[in-house]
Amino acid sequence: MISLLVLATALAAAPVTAAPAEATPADALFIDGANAALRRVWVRSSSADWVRQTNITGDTEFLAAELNADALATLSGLTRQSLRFDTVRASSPAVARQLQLLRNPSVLAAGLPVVSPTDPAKQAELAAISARLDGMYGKGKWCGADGKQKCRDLGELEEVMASSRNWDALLDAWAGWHTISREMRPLYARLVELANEGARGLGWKDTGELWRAGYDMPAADFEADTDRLWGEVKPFYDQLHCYVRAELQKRYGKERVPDRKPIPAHLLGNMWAQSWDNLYADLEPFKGQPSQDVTGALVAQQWDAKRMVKLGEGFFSSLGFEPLPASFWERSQFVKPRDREVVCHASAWDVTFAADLRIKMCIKPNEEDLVTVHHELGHNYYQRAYAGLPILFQNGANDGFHEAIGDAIALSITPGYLKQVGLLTELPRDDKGLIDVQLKRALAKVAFLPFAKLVDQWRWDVFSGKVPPARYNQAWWALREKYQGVAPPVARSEADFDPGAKYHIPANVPYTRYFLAAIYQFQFHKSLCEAAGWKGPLHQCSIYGSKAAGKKLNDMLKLGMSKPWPEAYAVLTGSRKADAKALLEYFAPLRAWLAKQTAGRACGW
Ligand code: X8Z
Ligand code: ZN
Repeated sequence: MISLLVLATALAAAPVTAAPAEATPADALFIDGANAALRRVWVRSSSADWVRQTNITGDTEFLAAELNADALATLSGLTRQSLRFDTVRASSPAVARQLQLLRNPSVLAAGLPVVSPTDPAKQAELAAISARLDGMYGKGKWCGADGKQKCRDLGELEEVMASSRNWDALLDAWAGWHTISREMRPLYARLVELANEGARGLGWKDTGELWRAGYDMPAADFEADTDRLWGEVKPFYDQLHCYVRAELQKRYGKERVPDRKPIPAHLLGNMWAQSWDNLYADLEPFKGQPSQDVTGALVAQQWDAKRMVKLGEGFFSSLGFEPLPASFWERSQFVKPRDREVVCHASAWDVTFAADLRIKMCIKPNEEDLVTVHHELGHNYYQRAYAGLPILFQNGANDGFHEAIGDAIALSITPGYLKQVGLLTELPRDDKGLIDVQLKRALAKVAFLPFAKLVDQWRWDVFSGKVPPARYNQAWWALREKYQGVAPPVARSEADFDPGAKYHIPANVPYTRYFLAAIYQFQFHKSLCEAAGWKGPLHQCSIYGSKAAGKKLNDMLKLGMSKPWPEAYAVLTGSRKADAKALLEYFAPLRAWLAKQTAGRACGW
């Protein structure tokens, strides 16, 4: 670590004046040094993070925090030094791009999406708080109001949310999980202070602006663009909300699920009401169609975790991607270990930035996890496609791309594909069956959109100071009502810290990426289907087996972050701009059906 700082200091002292023609220009030399320095600290910090997340103890938290603090210090040192090239015309476009990326460390692959304060004590504090918060979430358990019931972890409580239809059991699981984050509040407030101090030191208004500036356009334009995308899909969401609320009224009664009011947040089949597909069996419009119960088939056929991952790998292989390396199968965590605490929240890694691919999951045999396997593998194949680039380019064109790849592939998990792999026995019979299939998908994908938008809406307001710690919870629920139309099922107060009950808040992972991905993936899917020569309706397309689609995808993946994202977008889609047209086209049959169902009803909240 010390040697790196010495290296960085030496680089800082190097003259910026014109060098002799053959000599490497100073800016290129600086970038080479930066790549080498970052590789060294990031390989260490991500190795330590892997060990911590797969075995949470005081010691692994300590080591990960130490190495993360080193990485933060190195990165913020390099960022500050890069500023001296501001006034110099870069010696090549690649160097110019890497200098630009260094200015905003939140876009880079490894470590925390924050700028660290310059004071080493504060760097250490920030890294320690981050590891602590992540550990609190990972270890969270609910042992009943008296603390004497059998303790349940998030996985067990999520099972209740997914499968129970009993108001009180749902409420107990929901409220129980939301107790685990209460103690995070002061730590989180301190994290915000420290991260903002770092961001301001580099001239950003706050960490929220730093995050919004990571999209090859001014931060304000990015914010306006996400609002535009939300505006394109909101009418569709409102229809879905209207239909689902009416169905829930039938089950729980109008007193509990009133007209024109937000839906109680514990009734939607998911701890955060972020996707509603677990309600599908209840909401299925046309009964008597062939079963779409993939979870049932996985359980009945006794699929284990490895077989689910193999199925995902097989999809990518069918597109022409090389199989995953042997080390992937040796090093990944597929199931929850019984003998230690781990971070179960799914993630995909290239620990050494050299195609050392792994996923870390606690896979259960259900459809949601089968889709998540594809999501995570999308990250891994992306990482491998750009692993040969300088480490500063080793990331998605923007973070929404990274989240969209596996999901775009999973859109090809059609009933036809599922039948082919033995997870469904019969295809939907007619237009009614099609509406069933579409509703199931919309409950996963469209229900998610407002949640994906609001998480960072909250964080941006927190980072800017508009929402102070004393109003954290109130502001969270105001946004959840405004965007999602859901309400807490029991009274909340500022003794609660409900945002902390969602992984990405304590883990400090930006969330707008999932909103972008939820839109991008349909545009990607449409372009891949075109490459595969598909001529039918978009919702029936599966690119399984298409080498042409695989090549087109890989052409974009291998760019990593080396080009501004609109260029990468155009490589795959022909367009430099995202929009929701492909999503709306995909769901056209369902939208028409929902419009009829909800006509004349009291929608909205
Ligand atoms: O966090 C994830 C992935 C890891 S990048 C499992 N997702 C978001 C979430 O769980 O909230 C995927 C969908 C949205
Ligand atoms: Zn992801």
